Amino acid sequence: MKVTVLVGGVGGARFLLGLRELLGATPFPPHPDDPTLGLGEHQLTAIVNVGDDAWMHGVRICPDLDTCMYTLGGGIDPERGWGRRGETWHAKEELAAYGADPDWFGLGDRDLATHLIRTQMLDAGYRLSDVTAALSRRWNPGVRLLPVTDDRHETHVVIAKPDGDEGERVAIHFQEWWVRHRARIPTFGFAQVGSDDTTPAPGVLDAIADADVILLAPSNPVVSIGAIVSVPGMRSALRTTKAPVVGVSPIIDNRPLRGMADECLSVIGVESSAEAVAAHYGARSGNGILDGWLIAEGDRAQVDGIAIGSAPLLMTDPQATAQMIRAACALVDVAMPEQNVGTE
Ligand code: FO1
Repeated sequence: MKVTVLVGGVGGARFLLGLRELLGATPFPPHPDDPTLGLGEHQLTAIVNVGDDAWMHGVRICPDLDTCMYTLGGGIDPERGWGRRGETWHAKEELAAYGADPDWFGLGDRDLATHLIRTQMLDAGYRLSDVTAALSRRWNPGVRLLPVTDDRHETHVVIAKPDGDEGERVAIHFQEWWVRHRARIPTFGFAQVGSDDTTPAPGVLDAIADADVILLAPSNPVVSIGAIVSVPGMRSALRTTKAPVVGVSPIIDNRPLRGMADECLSVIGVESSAEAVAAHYGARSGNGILDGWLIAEGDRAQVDGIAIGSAPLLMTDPQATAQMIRAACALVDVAMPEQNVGTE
């Protein structure tokens, strides 16, 4: 079975842990001599958001790709959900001592090595998808990690200009809004900034067209899933694939599980409810992208054209997440195995 997932950061990475638990690991990167080596009966592909990506201190940081790679590879800091376990912050402190901006971003020493390798490879002309495959040789994530695009597609945020005149607006990078301001600043919109001819990365459209099922992880509907779908060609690929598309609600009892999905949803005028997010994504039978929508027990949702079901949505461990994924797939009549039958 070929399963393709659209994912953002922390929530998306935990979702992938459950998928790997359920179906077994997919060797990634593929063996240089024989790409079919070790392929079990299931192939797992994650299409990962790149809207959070940023240049800082001269290195390219890719938070969602790194969070997925570290989480699946066992290197993540489990409390933070991002960055490396056992991290130290000497480089960050030294940069701050020089007065180097930004001083509000958590650049860890171990994490810095990843950014240095990536920056060197990008400077040498490799695409982000090549870099991700190279870094994954160390981390062996067991899921194919594809950036949704190799092009710049950063999320920037329109805010009230700090110390500006009434009505004055400025756009800042998502990271500054998220980390420095914690979204606690009057915010008026999001925009994807990058090259004019942004295209899906190699393998992304095939991973959608050839899938047996496509899952939307319970990631931030605006700055993660929304940023992925905003890449030209993605929405039409999702609407035309033969595979059913089923999403998992990131909102439980009208509140996001983590992060600031509610802040992001209110900026675009969408209520923080499972039903409102489903309506925002829309039904494929309409002009949207969903066939099914899994919501938390106790929540309710009714959207024409979308099969709604409920299940426990707390990803407390990979087994719980695996059950959630089985329930989501059942909504669109895709039977998942009871337990991990893939190659480990
Ligand atoms: N999130 C924070 O809240 N504070 C940080 O200082 C921070 C640093 C950081 C460094 C590397 C990395 O890969 C992720 C990092 N994140 C941090 C998370 C990052 O802001 C993500 O974009 C968000 O969590 C949204 O997914």
